[in-house]
Amino acid sequence: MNSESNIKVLLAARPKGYPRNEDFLVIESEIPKIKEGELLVKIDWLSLDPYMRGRMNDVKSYAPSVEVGDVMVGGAVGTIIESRTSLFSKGEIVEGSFGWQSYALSNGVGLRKINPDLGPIQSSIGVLGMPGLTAYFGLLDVCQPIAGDTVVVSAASGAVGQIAGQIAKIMGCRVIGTAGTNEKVQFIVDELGFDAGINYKTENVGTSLNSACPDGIDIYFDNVGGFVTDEVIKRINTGARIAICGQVSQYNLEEPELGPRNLFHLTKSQAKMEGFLVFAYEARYDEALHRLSKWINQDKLKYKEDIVEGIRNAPQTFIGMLNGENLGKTLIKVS
Ligand code: NAP
Ligand code: FER
Repeated sequence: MNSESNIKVLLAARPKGYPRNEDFLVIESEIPKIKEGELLVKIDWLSLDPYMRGRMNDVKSYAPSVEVGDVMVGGAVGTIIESRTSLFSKGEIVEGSFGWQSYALSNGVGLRKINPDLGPIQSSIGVLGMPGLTAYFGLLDVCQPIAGDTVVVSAASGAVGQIAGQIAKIMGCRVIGTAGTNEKVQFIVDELGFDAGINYKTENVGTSLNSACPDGIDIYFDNVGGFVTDEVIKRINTGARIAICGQVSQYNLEEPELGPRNLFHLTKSQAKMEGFLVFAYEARYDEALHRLSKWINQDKLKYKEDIVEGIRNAPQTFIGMLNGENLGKTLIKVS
């Protein structure tokens, strides 16, 4: 392998159902040459996130789809190795939407400078980046927690869920997480301080929610949808708040499931269910990053990363993440 090439991962075909390795193509091309007004970034870390599955489809979204033959989209952080703009210098660390590749050209628009003295630079695409901000605004703004509330978080050990649950604990709530393996359940309870965890694959979710939430559920931070969500909604309290952060159980289905069919629970409980996108809160990112960093420094907020080395492993790692093989934030260490 030539270390002087740009390794890119392209969308080779639009997946049907779960993506497969054949839906991606890894190629080597020349490292791009920069022009006036541009900068060249050597990517250090790539973030793999569930939203990317949606971008592989040819459907209208908040952002355009990836075209077949194009580099897969993705947030990444890297080091500027050449700059011909006055706003950025060689050696600076920047985070941006650089895609699944080992080098990226940019005109600087939309890039965020990262101070490497403040912590590991990959935090900028994890707890101190899109997933952490999603947890922050989804939990605090959409769900409006009150101390003593019972909070359920689904996909609780993942990039967003682990932060959302811990923020709820910081706010004085009782927090129950659902996850797909016993190891994940153990992690959120033993390492992150959740009050209880439910393995939705092996337990009867309804029965386990009854014992973990004897006084009902005040807040549901939903990352998954499907039957887990149906069972939570049946148990909401008066005035409950439900944030629809994501519905990962549906992303790889060729025919989305119907439901939930029990929304009268919201009527009876005078409850609020709200979908949200993190990007709507951009004007308040600084506030959120400041508080998240403070909680990390105070040891009130932990975060687990699931690191795989090598950009060539991005397709398999992404497929694995959609199948629940990750524990924590899925990252590719590119260089
Ligand atoms: P993640 O939780 O780190 O990884 C995805 C996890 O989804 C897997 O580890 C797996 O964990 C779980 N999963 C997969 N299939 C499932 C199924 N059928 N039923 C239940 N769980 C399933 O991913 P993340 O980055 O933190 O994202 C979590 C959610 O937040 C996603 O829905 C994502 O789309 C959403 N999100 C939304 C925004 C926004 O702005 N609204 C921003 C970022 C992320 P298990 O082993 O537990 O099954
Ligand atoms: C995500 C899932 C879906 C996400 C964004 C979306 C940023 C938006 C989808 C759309 O607008 O079609 O995890 O994270």
